[in-house]
Amino acid sequence: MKKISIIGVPMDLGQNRRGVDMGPSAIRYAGLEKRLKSLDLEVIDTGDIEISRDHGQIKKETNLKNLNEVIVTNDNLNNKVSEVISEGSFPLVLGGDHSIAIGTLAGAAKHYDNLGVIWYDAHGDLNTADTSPSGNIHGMPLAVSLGLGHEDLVNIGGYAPKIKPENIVIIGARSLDKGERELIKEKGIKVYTMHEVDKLGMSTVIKETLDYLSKKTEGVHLSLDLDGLDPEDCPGVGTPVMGGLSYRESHLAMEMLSDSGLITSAEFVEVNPILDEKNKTAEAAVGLIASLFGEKLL
Ligand code: HAR
Ligand code: MN
Ligand code: MN
Ligand code: MN
Repeated sequence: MKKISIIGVPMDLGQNRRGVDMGPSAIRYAGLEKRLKSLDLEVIDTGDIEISRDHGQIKKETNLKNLNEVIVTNDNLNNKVSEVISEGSFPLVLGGDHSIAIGTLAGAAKHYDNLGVIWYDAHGDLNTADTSPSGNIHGMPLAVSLGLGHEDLVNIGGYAPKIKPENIVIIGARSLDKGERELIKEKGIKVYTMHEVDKLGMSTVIKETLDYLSKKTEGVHLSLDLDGLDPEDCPGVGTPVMGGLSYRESHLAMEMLSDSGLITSAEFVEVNPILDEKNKTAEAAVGLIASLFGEKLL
């Protein structure tokens, strides 16, 4: 029986708007554990990672906000994710803002020769301190995992880089900063912006993604930022961008990923219950997670 370990990361320090630290609670409240248990899975809720509130020695040379807290928290998460994988369980990480992908990937990537990553997001999260318009670390985790950015972030887990550019697929992008666009071109990262999704349809996008990754990777991590979905379906996010992926399309994507059997770890991030409408975004997250683990309509 497949074993899943839920790991909560109530962290909101990678961006400016408070409230995303309540994301794991909102997702649990929306019935995650019960829903997964009905799928004949062994589910363990390991609780929450400890969030650092220690400013440390504030590093004056950087514009990165809450750098020390983000480093320490991601180091805790790195250890937990790695431990769960060592026990033969599937790490299901609940955010929290997207800066936590730094720790999740640090913990996961050491277990695979070539970890693939599906980055389902309105944003590229490919900024460094030099290109970031905000100093918010949640706009940087994919760059950090490629080995680009502040060295204390890049070296979390004691090794770098975690992933290779050719093993990444970004889906749903519609808000990319100048530096991110340049990096995508320079590294040849595969991106399905909303333009490609509209043109090809989600079914083709996921099929191509799986073809692209399956040949050259061992495991595949799904990093799903709820702001990848349209704010109509998922209003409870800190940085909504109109013109996004629908719940239906995303649901199909999760079902196809489930059928592929290729996904080895996952995280669902950026749920902010304060900005939500009756826990709609957390409920969407639970629906998507259930599909990822094989829930079928019939
Ligand atoms: N690209 C902008 C920045 O770096 C906005 C990032 C918003 N990020 C997220 N993560 N919600 O996807 O600040
Ligand atoms: Mn993101
Ligand atoms: Mn985003
Ligand atoms: Mn966001």
